[in-house]
Amino acid sequence: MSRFVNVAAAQLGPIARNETKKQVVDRLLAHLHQAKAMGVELVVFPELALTTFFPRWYVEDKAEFDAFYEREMPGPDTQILFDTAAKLGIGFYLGYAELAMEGGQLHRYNTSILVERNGQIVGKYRKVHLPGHAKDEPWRAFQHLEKYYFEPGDTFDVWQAYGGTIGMALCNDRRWSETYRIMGLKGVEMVLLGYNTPVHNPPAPEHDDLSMFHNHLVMQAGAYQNGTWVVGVAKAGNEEGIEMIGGSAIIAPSGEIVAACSTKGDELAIARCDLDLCNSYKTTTFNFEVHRRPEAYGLIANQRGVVRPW
Ligand code: CDT
Repeated sequence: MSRFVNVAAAQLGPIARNETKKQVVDRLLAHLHQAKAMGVELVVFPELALTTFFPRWYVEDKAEFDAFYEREMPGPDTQILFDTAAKLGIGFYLGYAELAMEGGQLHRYNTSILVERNGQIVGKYRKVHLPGHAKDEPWRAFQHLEKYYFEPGDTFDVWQAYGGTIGMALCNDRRWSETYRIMGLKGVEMVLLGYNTPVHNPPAPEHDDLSMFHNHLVMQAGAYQNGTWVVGVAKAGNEEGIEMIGGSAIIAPSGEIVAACSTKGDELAIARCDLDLCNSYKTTTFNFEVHRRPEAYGLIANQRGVVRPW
């Protein structure tokens, strides 16, 4: 059997701090049109795809950065994405900063949505693993204040869409095996994942030369170990003086990269993904029902840090 979904990893080059949302949305629309011309059904955009990666700067009053967030989705700047998707019959995954009014309080999340080919939102995900730090750390060459600007989401989920079982994650989530396994246990067949990854990580400069290796290592392992497609999409290039990795890739359930971007700019990498390729892994080596031993894994869900048993 074959269940094909034509997918595009819609990498973005840098977004300048003063770029308007309209300018950015025009770049996303160009991706949608080009992808449609190449027979694509699902376009995967990066994390925080509507703005520059603002957590690199500290402001004492978070409200100063409210313009980087979306209060509604679709909203005035983004409605055209949904209208175009519906008109073209092409869907998308989009990462953005979300400002939500819940229980009379404002909450900030690093969010992604999955939109079907009819322009309807079928799923929303709020980033669980927020990297970086919660306070200004002026010793750094630049900040990574996701723990300051966002609250964490509380779960990983999957949705019935595109004729299969589709999951979402965001950037740092891709480094954690739990991300893929939770969705794997829900039968995921394709994980969509946008990222913004600076080449330089101030607390660990010794990792800088390995940033692309680590990017692919974790996504390829997550795909293979859960018998799922993984689509990882960068916002890349030199953004406001900070170099960000590219390396957007579509990864098969075998763990092999089957399509990849080769620039650090706006670029599409396209693959015809057969969701039924997952079966060969899900029913043999990674047949969870037959081979997993959850009785041996209790610590994973119950303990956060290392506790040595002596
Ligand atoms: N956006 C995001 O999650 N970036 C992180 C940077 C980690 S270094 C603080 C990542 O894991 O790629």
